[in-house]
Amino acid sequence: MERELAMEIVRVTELAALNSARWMGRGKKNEADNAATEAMRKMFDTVAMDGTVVIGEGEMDEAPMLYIGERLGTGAAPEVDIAVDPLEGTNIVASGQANAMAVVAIAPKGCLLHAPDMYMDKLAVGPRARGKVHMDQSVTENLQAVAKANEKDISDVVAVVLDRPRHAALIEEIRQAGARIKLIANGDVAAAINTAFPERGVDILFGSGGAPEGVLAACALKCLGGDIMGRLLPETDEERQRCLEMGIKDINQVLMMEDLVRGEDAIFSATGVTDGDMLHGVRFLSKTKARTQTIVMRAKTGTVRFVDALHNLDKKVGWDRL
Ligand code: VTB
Ligand code: MG
Ligand code: MG
Repeated sequence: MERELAMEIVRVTELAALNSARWMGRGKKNEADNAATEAMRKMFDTVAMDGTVVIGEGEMDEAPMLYIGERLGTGAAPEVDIAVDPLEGTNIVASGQANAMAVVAIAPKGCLLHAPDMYMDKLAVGPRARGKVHMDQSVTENLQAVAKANEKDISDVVAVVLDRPRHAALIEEIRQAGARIKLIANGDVAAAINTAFPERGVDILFGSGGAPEGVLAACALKCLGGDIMGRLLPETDEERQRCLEMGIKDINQVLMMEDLVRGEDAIFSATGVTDGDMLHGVRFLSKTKARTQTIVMRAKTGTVRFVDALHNLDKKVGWDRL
């Protein structure tokens, strides 16, 4: 993939963020999600690439989602796999809370995990703890390993976990092990990424969330030198069948970084929709000006860029004023 694609993908997440930010706090999560989705589709279709969505929210019958199998781009080379969450945190935007972002990752065709939209159990750490944790170890062993790798006492380690009833036993085990916990309402992509930035105060992500978010986090952590693994959690026979159809032979397998994102050629972009730990949200400065912040990274070089953009809305193609 040409490195210029990184800037194209920035445009995609920027437009999605701009359009969905108009729905902040309006209590309408579907509208916020649709705005992001439509914007992404529109902008993708100007990009010279032959892309296929291999993992994302929504399946074929759930239009207008960017559905799995949907083709994006002009159809010119290169052929790429796309992982997408047009709006990571629809509830966040609807309720006007922190940490929503528009997220896309691309990699050469065949390099991203092809899986249905279902739950995935995840474990993510930053570069210092790469290769030191494993889902086959207990939570306590992983906390001890990350404490050692990050040169901390276990009581200084912070585990980040989605605040869900299904995580009650996990939370209890983390407490028993003596580590601290940051419970988040939503947004485990940003949480996983934050493990790679020591100053952001989280050492390890545990627990289940969306599988698309797992692949997106894997792309980001590959660029950042961190580590992630996951296990799909199909809940019905139909979901199990869909996994098999998508080529996942052993559903219980622990999917390692290389299974989630193969090779060294992934590009990840996320633009803040609402303010978050990692990114500023969209600011509408006047009727015609808006500011966005995006993190864009390439695995090949490991370059991490924060793109601070000032948009002229009256000249912007694809911008939908509400
Ligand atoms: C997860 C998590 C996401 O939504 O998908 C969650 O990975 C949905 O899980 O970051 P629940 O069904 O438990 O709400 C997010 O928090 C936002 O998309
Ligand atoms: Mg979403
Ligand atoms: Mg999401």
